[in-house]
Amino acid sequence: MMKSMIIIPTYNEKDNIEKLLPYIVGLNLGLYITIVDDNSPDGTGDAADKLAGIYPGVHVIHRPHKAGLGTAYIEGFRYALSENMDYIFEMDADFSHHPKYLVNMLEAIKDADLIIGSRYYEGVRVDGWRFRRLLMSKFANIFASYMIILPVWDFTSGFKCFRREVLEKIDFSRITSDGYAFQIEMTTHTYRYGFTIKEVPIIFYGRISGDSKMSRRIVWEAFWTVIRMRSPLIEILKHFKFFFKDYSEFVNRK
Ligand SMILES: Nc1nc2c(ncn2[C@@H]2O[C@H](COP(=O)(O)OP(=O)(O)OP(=O)(O)O)[C@@H](O)[C@H]2O)c(=O)[nH]1
Ligand SMILES: [Mg+2]
Repeated sequence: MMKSMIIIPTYNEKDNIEKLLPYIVGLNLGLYITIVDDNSPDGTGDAADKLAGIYPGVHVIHRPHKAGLGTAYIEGFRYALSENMDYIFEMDADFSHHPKYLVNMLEAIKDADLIIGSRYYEGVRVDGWRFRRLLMSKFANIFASYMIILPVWDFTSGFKCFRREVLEKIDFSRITSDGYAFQIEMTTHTYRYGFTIKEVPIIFYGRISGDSKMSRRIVWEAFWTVIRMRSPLIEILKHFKFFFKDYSEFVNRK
């Protein structure tokens, strides 16, 4: 029997986790859950401790202050590996990532190394976002897939399932970013180590309750991360070899 753990980073998500945890437990998938809370002022940490007292398999990591999503995940990953988990999920606390998709993702991870719960695979499935935000997210993902040359539609998705081997391979000390950039880094490292990535379509629901932690800084961080992770020139040339080949055939015919 494979062991799976969901890592949920939280900052001011008290109401959300009080609904989310019972929902996940109710799915009866035998999933372990680890919440990484950054001493949320709204008391998410205490609420999480109470839930851990009620539901077996729930663990809470308390950090002294808000230190960013990236380091929260890394701490959660280290814990999951130390607990001998086979499959490790990333998931937001705010119901943007509906737990009903955990079933599909658990099924799909059986023949892939990373599953991405994807908003943009074969279409666009985002509910409740202002058009400007959707446009920015979609554009960022197109930009990332062209610059990094990686056939993935949703780079910035924070709904993922990793096989433990992937997390064992990735050197966390090389991962420096926080926001969407953290997701871009994780996806790119996974791909470059030769692991297989599969996207499972999900409908993404924009946050209904609680406050957003999105900021201009997070968007810029993502932009510079794509520039930093871009494929080297040789990869770009390989990418265009079909174009050159066709062109030379065209020239030779004449
Ligand atoms: N532990 C921890 N969790 C965080 C931090 N920043 C964000 N989170 C959590 O990470 C998840 C994703 O953050 P969100 O604020 O939903 O970011 P988003 O989905 O880009 O934006 P909105 O949903 O519009 O707010 C949520 O569960 C947050 O509570 C942080 O610094 N530390
Ligand atoms: Mg969110």
